[in-house]
Amino acid sequence: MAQRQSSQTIGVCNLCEAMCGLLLTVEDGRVTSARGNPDDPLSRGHICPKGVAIGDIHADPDRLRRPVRRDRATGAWNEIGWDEALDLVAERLAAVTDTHGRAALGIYLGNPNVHSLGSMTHGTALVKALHTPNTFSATSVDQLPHQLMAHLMFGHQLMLPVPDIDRTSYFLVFGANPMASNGSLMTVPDFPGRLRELKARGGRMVVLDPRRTETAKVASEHHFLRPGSDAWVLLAMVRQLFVDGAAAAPSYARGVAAVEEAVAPFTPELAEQHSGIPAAEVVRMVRELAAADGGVAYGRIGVSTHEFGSICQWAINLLNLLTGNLDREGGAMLTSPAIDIVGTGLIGRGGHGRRTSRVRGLPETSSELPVAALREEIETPGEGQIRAMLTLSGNPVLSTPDGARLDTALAGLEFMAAVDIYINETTRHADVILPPTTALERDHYDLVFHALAVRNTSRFTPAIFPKDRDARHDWQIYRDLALRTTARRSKKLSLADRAKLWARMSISPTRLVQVLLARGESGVTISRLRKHPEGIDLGPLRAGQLPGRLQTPDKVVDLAPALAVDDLTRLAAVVPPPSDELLLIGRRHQRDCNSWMHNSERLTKGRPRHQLLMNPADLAARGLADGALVTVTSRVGTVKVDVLATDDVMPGVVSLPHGYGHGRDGVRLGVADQVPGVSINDLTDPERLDVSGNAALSGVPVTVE
Ligand SMILES: Nc1nc2c(c(=O)[nH]1)N[C@H]1C(S)=C(S)[C@@H](COP(=O)(O)OP(=O)(O)OC[C@H]3O[C@@H](n4cnc5c(=O)[nH]c(N)nc54)[C@H](O)[C@@H]3O)O[C@H]1N2
Ligand SMILES: Nc1nc2c(c(=O)[nH]1)N[C@H]1C(S)=C(S)[C@@H](COP(=O)(O)OP(=O)(O)OC[C@H]3O[C@@H](n4cnc5c(=O)[nH]c(N)nc54)[C@H](O)[C@@H]3O)O[C@H]1N2
Ligand code: SF4
Ligand SMILES: [Mo]
Repeated sequence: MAQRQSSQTIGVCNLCEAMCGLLLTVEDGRVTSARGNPDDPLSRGHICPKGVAIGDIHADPDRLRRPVRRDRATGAWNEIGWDEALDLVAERLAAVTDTHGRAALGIYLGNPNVHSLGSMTHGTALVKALHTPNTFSATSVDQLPHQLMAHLMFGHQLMLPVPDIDRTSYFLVFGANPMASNGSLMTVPDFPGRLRELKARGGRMVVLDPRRTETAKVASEHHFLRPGSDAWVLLAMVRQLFVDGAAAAPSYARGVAAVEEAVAPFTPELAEQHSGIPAAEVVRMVRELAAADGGVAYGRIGVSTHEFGSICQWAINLLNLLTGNLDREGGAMLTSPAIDIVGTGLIGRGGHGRRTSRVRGLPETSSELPVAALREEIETPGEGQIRAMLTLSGNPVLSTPDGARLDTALAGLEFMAAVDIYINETTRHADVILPPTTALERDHYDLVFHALAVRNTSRFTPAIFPKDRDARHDWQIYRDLALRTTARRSKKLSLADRAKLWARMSISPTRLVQVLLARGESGVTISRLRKHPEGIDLGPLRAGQLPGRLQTPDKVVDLAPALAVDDLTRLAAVVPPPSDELLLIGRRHQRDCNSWMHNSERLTKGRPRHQLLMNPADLAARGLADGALVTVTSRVGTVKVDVLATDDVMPGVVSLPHGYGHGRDGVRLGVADQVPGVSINDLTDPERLDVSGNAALSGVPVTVE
């Protein structure tokens, strides 16, 4: 019998923001077991089912390992060599922009970019080099309101205060389900354990959510509220602080009188009318927050993918600021990462409204346009029309509003290229797909999520598997695309700019991490990190960072940004929806990973979880039976899906998971093709937007028959 080679090694999971440390057993070039690493100072041994399945991606026979080219006549995919593939893409992108102008190229960046070191270090540089006004990303179906408010109030789009969950005594949660999502804009591995500790110290977690989620079920208190109504509740809470004389702005803030005036009309009674939460409860909750010895308000995607997402994030910042809980232990705190992506300017401060989209005139934010406008920019003829697309690890056909129509639009492009590891619902339209190595084959340092973590730690994880000789890392693909495309354009870069681009793109991500660590003040070096692959603990979050760390020019927080205050007029004009209307919301499951990983058998087996959740009273009112196949219709589209009766959703609310709806024609996704379910984004509406341009995916009016 042949000797099996087995070894234990420290790895990291990059599938969600929790960035858990792992202990991997590797046999014959495969991961045979994955456990949480108990020595990891941040994740403390935590792992979830996705982390257990991380080896499935590496071993997946469906995954692309070589570039493929689609024959437009037959639809057949054929493997081609790297040089041929890269030259072809560069040639076509250069030709399209030479003929039609820079705007003829559209770029979409998906979520896994922020989970890859190489994408973080080289992705922005590629996008800059390609120099198109038509850049889109998953940000505008996710956290754009957070970033815009951070930019306007604190001076930097990523200066996002994080709940100090390990010390808080009152955790007020709007529209987040960390028991399933493992936390977002709050890197919090082992949320269940940390919550147990919170409660053991006598602390409380209060959750406001239209669904009794996994998080709501373990909360001290849960309140149903009508989807989309959080702005009224949050503003009533801010108002109450003034009524009670409890609003105290820090010395480094201005605009407190403007806030008091702006929120005055938003009474708890109005909040009750819109949300269904009794006025007295709204008042009680904010008084508890204000009285807590370290309390924090936190809102995530349920209040971000909203028609008033920016007002919600503004009001959440105000609650923390005015109760004295910003920059305080147990409150909303700033991290002190070993690599400070904010302070070093590695990521820009952001911006808003410096130009607008061609067709609908929607403002850019941080140089990106709302992805809800992508379809019309491809389909509307005229100067500036997108004729070629480049997608970088994303699946907008399933993840952005009115995905079905985007699907059709992509089919009409002159050319499309994708950097992705799968032929999926989106990349099936590409002429060429360039597949990078996957997480276990590349070095990892988390530039983004250390900056958003509930504890200061630092960790570098070398690649587990060597890269195949004929494989490329994402940063190498980005480098080659940038250099080859700019070289083929008729308008050449100056010699100096070409040298600069070459130098920028040729430094490896790992080398860059080494340089950035040396520039920081933590004392952490790459050699120390290599000696401690479990990670180095830099201690709990530190208070007293403000106003020093503010990125506003005058080191002052603007409590009343005009964009938010002006949007109150739009909010005040909204009337509560008719009571027989159904509002559609999304959901996440612990074993789902946005729109992918549905071809991991161990993650998809078991009870189906694709159904439309509906309150029994709403089913009865329509004469529908539990388990029936129902038709769900919105302004935008119609889907047919199984219904599941549950009083976990409040009456008037239905819920579908996002990232489902595989098995469209021409897609080869292995077992994912057999996963039942439809895409919620065939129902969501690209016309429903927040002022930031973020899509209002939540609270879509639908009928069910
Ligand atoms: N209705 C509704 N829609 C939503 C949401 C919702 O809650 N409700 N959530 C939104 C949110 S928060 C997000 S972040 C977006 C996500 O939206 P997207 O980012 O557009 O989609 P993902 O499903 O994350 O798809 C990522 C793709 O990247 C590929 N991939 C995975 N790993 C790698 C890698 O290492 N390299 C490369 N090159 N490719 C890789 C996979 O093949 C996968 O197809 O969806 C949004 N859409
Ligand atoms: N298992 C798993 N984990 C993930 C992901 C995944 O796909 N699967 N995706 C990752 C990504 S990309 C992200 S951005 C994060 C997101 O992290 P979270 O924001 O924690 O994710 P969700 O579970 O979508 O939680 C949103 C909650 O908002 C509620 N909600 C909907 N509408 C409203 C509303 O109008 N008001 C209020 N108050 N609540 C509302 C929903 O019922 C839901 O419980 O999760 C990350 N983690
Ligand atoms: S919570 Fe799960 S998916 Fe997220 S990093 Fe940890 S193991 Fe990975
Ligand atoms: Mo996300």
